[in-house]
Amino acid sequence: MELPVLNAGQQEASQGGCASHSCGSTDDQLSHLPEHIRAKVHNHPCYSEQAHHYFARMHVAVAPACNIQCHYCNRKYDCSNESRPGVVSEVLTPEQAVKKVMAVAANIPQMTVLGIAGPGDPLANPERTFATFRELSERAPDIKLCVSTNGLALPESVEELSKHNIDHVTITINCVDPDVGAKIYPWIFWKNKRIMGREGAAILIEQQQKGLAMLAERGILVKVNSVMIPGVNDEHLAEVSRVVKSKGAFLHNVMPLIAEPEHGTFYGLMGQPGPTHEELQKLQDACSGDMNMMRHCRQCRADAVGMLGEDRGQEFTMDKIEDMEIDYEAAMVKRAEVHAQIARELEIKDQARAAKTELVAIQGLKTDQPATRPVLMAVATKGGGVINEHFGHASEFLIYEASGSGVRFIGHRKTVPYCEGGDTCGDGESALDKTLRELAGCEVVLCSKVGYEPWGPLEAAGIQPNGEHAMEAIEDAVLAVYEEMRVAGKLEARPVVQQKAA
Ligand code: CLF
Ligand code: SF4
Repeated sequence: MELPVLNAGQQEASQGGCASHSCGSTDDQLSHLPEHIRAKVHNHPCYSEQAHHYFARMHVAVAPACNIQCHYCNRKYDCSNESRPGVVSEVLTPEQAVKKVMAVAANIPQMTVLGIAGPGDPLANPERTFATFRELSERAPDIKLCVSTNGLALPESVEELSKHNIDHVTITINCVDPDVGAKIYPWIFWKNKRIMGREGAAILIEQQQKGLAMLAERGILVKVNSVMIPGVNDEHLAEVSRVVKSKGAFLHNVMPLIAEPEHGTFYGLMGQPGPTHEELQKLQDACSGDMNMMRHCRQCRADAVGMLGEDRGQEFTMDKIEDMEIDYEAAMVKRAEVHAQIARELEIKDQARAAKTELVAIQGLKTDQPATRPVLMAVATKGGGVINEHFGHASEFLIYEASGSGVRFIGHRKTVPYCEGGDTCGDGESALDKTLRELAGCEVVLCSKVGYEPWGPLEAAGIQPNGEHAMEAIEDAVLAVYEEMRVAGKLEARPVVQQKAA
């Protein structure tokens, strides 16, 4: 079947139109950005925390080869329950990839970004990667094109990247010091030779930094991903953050190492631990002084499809796509409608937030409330920025911190849905026990509903279940609960240290 091309009218609606973002989106994370940058990120679920509640991404796995080896990667391992970078179920040709993107665009109208992120390195497979981008930039100009690379082949690819309307490039930079690099990269493949250890790491670092500066010069947004490896680069990543910011990176995403023996990776087999939630947050906070930090990354598979917290890849395998009968014209009309609806919702939300900020500013002048301690709350959501997931169906919880200065998103914690987990999750631990462990440190869990059974164990673990804010906007609900806690005297004030002049 001849694939369609999205027309200009659809493009405008798909980009959210003037109503939503050119007139002043107040996504807190983005409000300080110039308008032309906000236009690039407002519907990119990775580059905007707000956008990830509304918009979806997909990856096409067209790039099987890699030109380096990382100690945390083993692309041979595949499992449909597995979710980590480098893992895919089927490698596609560029033609298959284009077909898949058009089918997903027709079925998931929220999908706004196509990324190529593996399973190897996209720029180590330039023909396949650029053939896919070339075709899609013509057929689906309303879809943002995104690429994620280790950076080794980046400088020689920048010219080609800038030709294809690719506004978003992620470089995984785990170090700027070759001695640290030698502990992460056993080898790189460079100019037809395998180069080992420190020497290879030094070349990789130089290429990454050069590529980053070249992209920044051309106005292409660069996100830097770093894998936090305790004892290897954890103390080094604040320096990485500072360096990449100075070279023009837009966003820094510090992700936890995933290393299990069954993955067959060097780190997995060596028992290298990943960071705890607290260690990760502490490092992200330490980096955030200098840098916009991404905290909502889900460490997607290289063939992921859907909202960031979900993976609908199994609905879009090539054999299923071949059997689909798609009315592309109707689907594209639906796509435009959905995007316009999201734009309206965001505009209403922006206006409500602006009004509330004004009210708080006025009240703040009149009241002199004592300082209150921060509280972590877990939220069950299916997207849309509202509390709309049953406790027992949640496979992940978003974590927010409420404090006297407002609400901030901290990250997410994955679990096994309580209602589907059976007695155990395979490792002897019950689904509820796993959730309780993952929610450690949280004092409230907000969900659309919570059953009688988990209520007691949650309370016993010091986590108050709360189903009273179903379908409310997440941040409003978190603030409301925080206020209830304050009124109930549950937020004992921290001692205020008076600074005296020397
Ligand atoms: Fe994919 Fe990466 Fe583009 Fe996003 S993912 S290529 S920037 S469209 Fe996003 Fe997935 Fe994290 Fe990557 S959540 S792993 S940061
Ligand atoms: Fe694996 Fe990516 Fe590292 Fe290559 S760059 S070894 S694909 S994680």
